Amino acid sequence: MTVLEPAAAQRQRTVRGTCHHDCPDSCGWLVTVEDQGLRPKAVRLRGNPEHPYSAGELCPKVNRFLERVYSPHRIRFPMIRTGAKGEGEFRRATWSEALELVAARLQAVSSEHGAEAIMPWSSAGTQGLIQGSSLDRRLFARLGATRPLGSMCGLTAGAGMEATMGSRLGSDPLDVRHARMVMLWGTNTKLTNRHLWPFVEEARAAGAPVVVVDPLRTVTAEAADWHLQPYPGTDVALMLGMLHVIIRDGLVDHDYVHRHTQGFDELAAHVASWSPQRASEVTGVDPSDLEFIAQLYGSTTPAFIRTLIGPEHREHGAMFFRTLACLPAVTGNWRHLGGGLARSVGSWNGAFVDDSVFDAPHLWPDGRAPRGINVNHLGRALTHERLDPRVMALVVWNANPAVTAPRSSLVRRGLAREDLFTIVSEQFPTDTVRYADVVLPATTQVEHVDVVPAWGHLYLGWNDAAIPPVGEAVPNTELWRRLAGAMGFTEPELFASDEDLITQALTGVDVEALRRDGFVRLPVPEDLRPWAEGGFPTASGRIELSSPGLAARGHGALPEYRAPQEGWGSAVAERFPLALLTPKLHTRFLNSSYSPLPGHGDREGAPYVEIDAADAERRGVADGDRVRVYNDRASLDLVARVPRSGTGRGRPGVVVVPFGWWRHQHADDSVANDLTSDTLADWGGGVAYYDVSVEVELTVPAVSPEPEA
Ligand SMILES: Nc1nc2c(c(=O)[nH]1)N[C@H]1C(S)=C(S)[C@@H](COP(=O)(O)OP(=O)(O)OC[C@H]3O[C@@H](n4cnc5c(=O)[nH]c(N)nc54)[C@H](O)[C@@H]3O)O[C@H]1N2
Ligand SMILES: Nc1nc2c(c(=O)[nH]1)N[C@H]1C(S)=C(S)[C@@H](COP(=O)(O)OP(=O)(O)OC[C@H]3O[C@@H](n4cnc5c(=O)[nH]c(N)nc54)[C@H](O)[C@@H]3O)O[C@H]1N2
Ligand code: SF4
Ligand SMILES: [Mo]
Repeated sequence: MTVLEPAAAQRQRTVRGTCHHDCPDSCGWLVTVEDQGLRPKAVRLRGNPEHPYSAGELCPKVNRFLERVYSPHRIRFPMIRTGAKGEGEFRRATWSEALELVAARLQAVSSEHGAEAIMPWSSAGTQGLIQGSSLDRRLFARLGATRPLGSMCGLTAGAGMEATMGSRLGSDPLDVRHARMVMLWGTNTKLTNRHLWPFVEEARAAGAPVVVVDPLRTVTAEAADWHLQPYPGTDVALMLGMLHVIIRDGLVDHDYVHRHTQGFDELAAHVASWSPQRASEVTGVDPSDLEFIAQLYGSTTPAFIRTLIGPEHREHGAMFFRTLACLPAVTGNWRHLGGGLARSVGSWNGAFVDDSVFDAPHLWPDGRAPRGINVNHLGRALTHERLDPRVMALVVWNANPAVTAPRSSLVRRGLAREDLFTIVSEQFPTDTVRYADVVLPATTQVEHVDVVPAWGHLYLGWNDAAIPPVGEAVPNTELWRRLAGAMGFTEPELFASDEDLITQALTGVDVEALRRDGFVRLPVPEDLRPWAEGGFPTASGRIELSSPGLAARGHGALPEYRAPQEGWGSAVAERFPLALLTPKLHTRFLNSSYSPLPGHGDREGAPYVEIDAADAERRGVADGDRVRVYNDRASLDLVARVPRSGTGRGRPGVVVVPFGWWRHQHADDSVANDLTSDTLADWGGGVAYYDVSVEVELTVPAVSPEPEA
């Protein structure tokens, strides 16, 4: 028997890691581990002060990450359902029992209905290179399962930009510090991308005005010099109005336009009718404000546009990004450091982190691609009776679709199907877990190894496992290896080690430095001006202000404002006159992660709907009243917040329900996404979360007056 000396028992070491969350910041962290006897324990997790971007700071969510790791609510063992679906009652099982059951059921579904009756469904619970998505692609290809297409996040923004530029590559967000004018367009930087804010402030300290364009008065809008507040989804009209002013006032960089764009004359003729007055009628932005900001943008060099994801959650989400990409082209802002357009920089990883090595079309059982279903249509896929084959088995990991997927009440109706076999790999008993037949415990970022490609900066992050898995949790990669073994598969690529997966994918990166320091900058030039000299990979080799490709696909060659079928400016507004926005508004939530944990949801107040004072008064609603927020899809029982006139987040006609709460945190077991639409975006595979119409009414009518005697 070994007797540990007290000193040895207390021995501490520091392990480098990187935050895995679906957040642009991908902060570097340091974990202090105490080798307490035989079970090392993480006793402290803090920001890595050497990280060039996050510089030692994390955020209110991840400052408490170790509480998450050691939470009494963690799922520690495999579990098998004992109660009804949705109740969340399970019994503990061994890994071998759980795996045998899963393998037997997947085999049964496959032979009875065909392997396409199996649907994998995942999001970005971790955006790590290998724990995000790697061996799963090989395993589900080998099975011949339905291929998940599209995404809840990011693809539409990229596809929109690519339609104009032939590429998704834009500016380095950090170069915002060199800008003389900053436009934060549809991004809530101070909340969702908080570590970029100091770089914005750096530009501002050197004299750059900061303009926010957002239908909501967010914390970022409040901190800006200018806030343009268009009606939701009307930005394309605002951009056309700006282009009108820029061209009218001779603020065009004709040399850049001549050398690197096509279709300028058509665009100029097209926007001639988009006077500030006309744009104002659509957007609600004062014509003189529009004119001022357009002139400022057109006459300031360099002017930087920063955008992220929010505006892609729309029926015309790709058109937003396609049109936005015309602004730096016409003004020649791509020439300058501190100019251009910064979106997700995920695409910059492409040349160095090749995740296509995880694709395995050679494993498809009949040599052809299995059917694909857009992930945003999960509710439809689970409930559609004539789908051939119907979805009979669902495998969920890295996601909580019962809360985060659009039209989530339909998703839950599908999950409640008795004949559906659902497997969920999770860390916590989410609303999705409650519907699972088999629950498998997953490790957290401090318990597994990974590499984190960031989408908000150009540093690749390394993540070492600091502690052994809690309970019987396994990394996602290990889950896929175990499942492949249980299914009797033998192809070696299904069993690749974590180490092998990482080396297979990384190319041209200094892996030694990455491991040693915990981060390494992608080997791209410091002076990153990708399009200063043109060279756009479009058919014409130029930025396509007018795009034959889009015209051929029915989207129109020129940027066009179109009202959505639902939401602001739509015909549905006759029945449901209020436009609903359900964005991320909590510093202590990361999508639906954290909301039920102590120190998070309890500090953010109860779920609510914010409604403009005039809209509230018209409905007899006062601050603190209980109201019903409803449309044809669902009805939510919420507390109304009615800010004093002029102090609210939205404008009249716009209501806000923050997203991220779980069902039991709501009064009536509903969640914000029960109201949202699963209409797909124009192209790119995203979904119109934010084009939604609702009505609001008092739940308990005022006491009726005494009948007169
Ligand atoms: N604290 C915190 N941080 C997060 C997250 C979180 O849940 N909590 N989530 C992470 C994830 S997954 C992502 S994708 C990023 C997203 O990062 P962002 O894209 O910055 O955030 P969103 O809230 O999706 O959208 C930004 C803004 O777009 C606005 N918006 C909506 N519709 C329109 C429109 O039509 N026009 C314009 N101009 N603006 C519009 C919304 O009002 C919102 O303020 O944030 C990440 N960071
Ligand atoms: N109404 C509305 N809906 C939205 C949005 C919005 O703004 N408004 N935003 C959309 C966007 S941009 C996004 S990205 C999605 C996010 O949607 P989801 O990806 O579903 O978001 P989370 O709620 O963070 O769920 C991630 C889950 O993964 C689990 N997890 C984390 N790490 C691991 C791991 O290593 N292994 C396994 N097996 N599980 C792990 C976590 O415990 C968590 O429960 O939501 C979308 N939905
Ligand atoms: S959630 Fe975002 S801000 Fe918070 S630590 Fe992780 S990467 Fe940084
Ligand atoms: Mo996202």
